[in-house]
Amino acid sequence: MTAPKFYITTAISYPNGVPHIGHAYEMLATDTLARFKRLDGYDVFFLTGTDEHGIKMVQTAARDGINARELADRNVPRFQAMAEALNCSNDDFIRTTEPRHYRASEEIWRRMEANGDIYKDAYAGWYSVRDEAYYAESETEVRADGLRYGPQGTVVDWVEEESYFFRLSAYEDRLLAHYEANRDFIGPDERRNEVVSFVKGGLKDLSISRTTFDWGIPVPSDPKHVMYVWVDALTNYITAVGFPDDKSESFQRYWPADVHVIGKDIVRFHSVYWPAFLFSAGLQPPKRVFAHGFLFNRGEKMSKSLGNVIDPFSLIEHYGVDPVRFFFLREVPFGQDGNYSHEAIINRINADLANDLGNLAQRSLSMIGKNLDGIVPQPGALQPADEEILAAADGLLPTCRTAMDSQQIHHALNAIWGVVAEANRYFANQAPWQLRKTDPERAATVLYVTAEVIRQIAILSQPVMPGSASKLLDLLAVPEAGRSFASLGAAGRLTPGSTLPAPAGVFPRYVEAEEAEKSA
Ligand code: ME8
Repeated sequence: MTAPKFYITTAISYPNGVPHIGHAYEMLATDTLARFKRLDGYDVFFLTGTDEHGIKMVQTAARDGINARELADRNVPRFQAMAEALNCSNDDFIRTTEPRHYRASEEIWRRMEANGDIYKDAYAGWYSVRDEAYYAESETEVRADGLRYGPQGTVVDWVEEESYFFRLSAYEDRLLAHYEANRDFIGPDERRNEVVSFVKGGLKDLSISRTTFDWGIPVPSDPKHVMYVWVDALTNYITAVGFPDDKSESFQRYWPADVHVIGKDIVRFHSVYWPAFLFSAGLQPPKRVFAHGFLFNRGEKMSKSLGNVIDPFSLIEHYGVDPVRFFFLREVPFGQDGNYSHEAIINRINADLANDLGNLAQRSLSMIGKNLDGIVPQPGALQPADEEILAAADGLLPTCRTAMDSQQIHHALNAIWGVVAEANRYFANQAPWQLRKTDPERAATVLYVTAEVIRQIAILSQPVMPGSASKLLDLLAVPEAGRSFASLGAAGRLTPGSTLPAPAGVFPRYVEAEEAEKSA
């Protein structure tokens, strides 16, 4: 039987600057969702990349005295390096300047044209370069500084030029019917409601080409026009799976995407324009669009004492990649805005990782090491307390699945760390260090049960903290083949008699530089 497929994407980033923490956040969260599905037996295709056309790129490059292609070539490697530094498991990295993407964009244009949805006219209206978005005048406002701003708080300019239009207005009913029939198409619900009321408010046809600059994909029938950057950008999601060859095995297998993970500022493009383009081209819309919130840096102390830790590379270097991944996903409910600060990060590292999981693993595994020669003991008859904690660990998978299938990553982590807390209580109540003297057999059972619970927590932590979780599984001598979700629960219980390596700390405490100096 072939594995079911799961196609997941991030937005593709504008390489008009170096990557920031928002880019890192989206990537690490999407990677976690991708890894979860892989471990759960899916054939996953995980795509990320860069969105290299558009006026924003042209303007930023001009300020630096270079052209847009040079700007892209300079910054794209930083995005690729960030994916690597974050330990992302993306299967492809698409650049919209690649020939394969030109072919796909030309073809989707031709199909929309063949369907009668493209016509030439003149555009006169507001445009935000920062958002690369057209706005109706009613969505804009003039502020005290005399400038006009769009709904995302960016400046808009008046634009007048010959342009091709897409008959977006013709898709109003079909889009509304699609939202109604597919309640999960847009998440979270708040974003869905925004989109529904936007579309109900009436859709205007969309300007989809520009003539005042040439940094873009030429319109096939009229190359003095370049495509509006969002037409080509959205098309990346089908380019990467083989479009225009829509009969290809890869396209047939992976399209439609299971989820596009994006930030809340670009929901309209993904859940209004994109499905309309696809309907027009005779292709299926993605199954779901999920918008995460925005991150804000509230910790003044962080930037003062540590320099620019907003830079994802310095964050990773300073705290370690797994703690950074864990922090954002545990701290910020996925879908809502969030804050980060040095204090909040070290609190999570020291409380959840070093104390709760790290100490439990360290204490129980050291006891197996010292008292049982590092050999996983044969458990005796289980008592209700043992059965209870095992049942809690065995019950995690369905809870995590439900959470991850709706991108509620924090719910999954909440459930896992609930069991970590329970396991700590169990360990403290059973006190195997005392039992060792009075009832060694019972002590061995408690150590077995604790190690077994840690095994399951480690397996389930792999999507969030791939490196640390695999170290923990090494300490439990769990073979590579026993690390997928198929080995969770009773199916994969720790093997009594197996020999464990010498225990080592996996989750070090974060010690402030000043404290470290004092104690040195
Ligand atoms: O929007 N916190 O690119 P982009 C969280 N090229 N997420 C943030 C963020 C923040 N502070 N700032 C940005 C684009 N993001 C287009 C996408 S997709 C076909 C084209 C998120 O580089 C943002 O919401 O401006 C988006 O999902 C992603 O980072 C890339 O943003």
